[in-house]
Amino acid sequence: MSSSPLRTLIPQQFLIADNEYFTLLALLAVITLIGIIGSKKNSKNTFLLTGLPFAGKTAVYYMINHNKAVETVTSIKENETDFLLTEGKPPVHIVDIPGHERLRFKFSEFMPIARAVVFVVDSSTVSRQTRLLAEYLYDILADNFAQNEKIPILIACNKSDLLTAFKKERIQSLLEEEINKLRQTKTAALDTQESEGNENVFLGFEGKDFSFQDLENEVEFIECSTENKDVEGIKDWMASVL
Ligand SMILES: Nc1nc2c(ncn2[C@@H]2O[C@H](COP(=O)(O)OP(=O)(O)O)[C@@H](O)[C@H]2O)c(=O)[nH]1
Ligand SMILES: [Mg+2]
Repeated sequence: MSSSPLRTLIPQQFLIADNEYFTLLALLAVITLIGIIGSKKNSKNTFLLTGLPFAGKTAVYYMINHNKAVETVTSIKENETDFLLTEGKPPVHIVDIPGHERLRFKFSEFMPIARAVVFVVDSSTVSRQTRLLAEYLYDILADNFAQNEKIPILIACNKSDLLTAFKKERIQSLLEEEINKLRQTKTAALDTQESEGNENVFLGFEGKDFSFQDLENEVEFIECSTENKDVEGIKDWMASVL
């Protein structure tokens, strides 16, 4: 054993061989690294509000952080804010992403920092918008970050106050049927080499009809209404995935 100045200060019974120091150091480095990676992952506190135009994203955005209804206008830029979700816990960040077709893909810019996604649906127009909804949802679910980090997704079936609103179970099965069809089209495109980007991600199990349950992401459906100030379900879910 070499006698470094440090070693002369350490009592004899605590001295260990050099290779054991290396093992200890390597172990410490690994533990620190795991700690850093772990804390980074857990420190993600951004929630993305997505959905088609007119779903009620901006209404939900204001209702959950100010508990108030506001006159909303069609947004071309995202709204962002920090707010206190749970008393005594650090604030969370929320981004309201415009749903216009040309701006919709903005969600992917925010995906790397996303803790979870809240996909707002207008429950009263689902039957007319099933295809568009399924396409947007497909893009979110097939996103690299959504896949690799198994980002949880809440489907907030908004406008439940309206008589024409579908129940969440009906919305879920309509979306599953439509994503199933979309998946067939995309697989066919893949076979003829026409696809690009995330389209080569297959959602669910091959040879089985599409079901949200088959995804590794947690996908939950709830009903809500900003009109009735009923957004507690969204807040509770957000707190549960933090
Ligand atoms: N009846 C009803 N209307 C709603 C509800 N939430 C939003 N709206 C209305 O739906 C329209 C679109 O809302 P907005 O938040 O701008 O949708 P965004 O385009 O998704 O941001 C507005 O006229 C809102 O007043 C709701 O829970 N019930
Ligand atoms: Mg809006």
